[in-house]
Amino acid sequence: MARGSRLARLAALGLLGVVTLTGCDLNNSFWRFGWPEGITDQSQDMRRLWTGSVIAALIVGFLVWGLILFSVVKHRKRGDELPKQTAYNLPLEIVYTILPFLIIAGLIFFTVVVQDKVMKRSADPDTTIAVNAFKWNWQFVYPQTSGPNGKPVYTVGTSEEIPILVLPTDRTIKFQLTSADVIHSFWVPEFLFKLDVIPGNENGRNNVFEVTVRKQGAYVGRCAELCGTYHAFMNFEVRTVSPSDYDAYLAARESGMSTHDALVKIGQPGTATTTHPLVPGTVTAAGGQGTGG
Ligand SMILES: [Cu+2]
Repeated sequence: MARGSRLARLAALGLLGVVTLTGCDLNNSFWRFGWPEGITDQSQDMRRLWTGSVIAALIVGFLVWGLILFSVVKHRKRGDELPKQTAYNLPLEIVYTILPFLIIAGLIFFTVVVQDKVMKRSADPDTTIAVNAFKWNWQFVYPQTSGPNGKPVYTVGTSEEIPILVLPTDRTIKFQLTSADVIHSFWVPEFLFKLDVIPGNENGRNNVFEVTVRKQGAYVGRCAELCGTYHAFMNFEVRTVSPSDYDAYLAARESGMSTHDALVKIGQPGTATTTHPLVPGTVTAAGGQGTGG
C-alpha cells in the first residue's frame, strides 16, 4: 500500500512537472500531441478534442500498464505450488464490461459536440464566397460584390496563373462549393478541413461550410479528389488579410482592377507565393506534381 501511494505521488509530481514546464499553455506543441496548427477557430475546437482524447487514452494506458506490472510483480512464481485457482468474479466482470462502454460513449459525445461546431452554419455569416471547381482549376466568386459590369467580381485560375482567394480574418466566412463537371474537393490544409465539391448541388444547399480565420498569411489550397488528368494542377492560394484590407481589396476589384493589381494596392504580392503554375507536359516521372510548391 505504501509503495502504491509513493508511486501515485511520483506520477502526480511528474504530471505537475510537465504542466509547469509547458507553462500549461494547451496550444503549445507538447499538448498538441502532433496535431497540426490550424488557422481557424474550428481547427482549435478539433485540436482541443484531440488533446482531450490523447490525455484520456494515456490515462487508460497507464492504468492498464500499471495493472499488468502490478500483477506480474505481485503474482510472480514463488515456488512449485499451484496458486489459488479462481474464476467468475461477477462484480469485476460487470465493471470491465460497462467501463469501456462509458469510455466510448464519452469519446462519441465530445466528437459529436466538436463536429457540430465545425459543421455549424450561422444564419447570417459576415462574408460569403462561392467556389466553382472545374476541370482543372478554380473560380472564386464574391457574390456580395458588384463589379463594373454589375456582376459579382471573381478570380479564375488558368494554367498560367494560380488563382488567389482573398479572405478576411476575424469574420465568419461561408463557402458555397459547386462543380461544373466531376467531383473535386476543396482543401486548405491550414483549415484542417476539406469538403467534396459535388456537381448538381446548387449554391447554398449542401456543399456549404464556414470558418473564421484568425491568422494572416498565404496558404496553399488544393483539390483533394482525383478528378482527372490535370488534377494535380488544381492548386490555388488563400491570402488571409485584415478586415480593412479585405474591404479595400473588394473595393478595388469592384472598380475594375484585376486580382493582381488589387492585391498590390493593399500591399500584398500580386501573384501566388506558396505554389506555382504547373504547365501541362512539364511534370516528370520523378515527381514535381502534387505538392506544386
Ligand atoms: Cu479537382
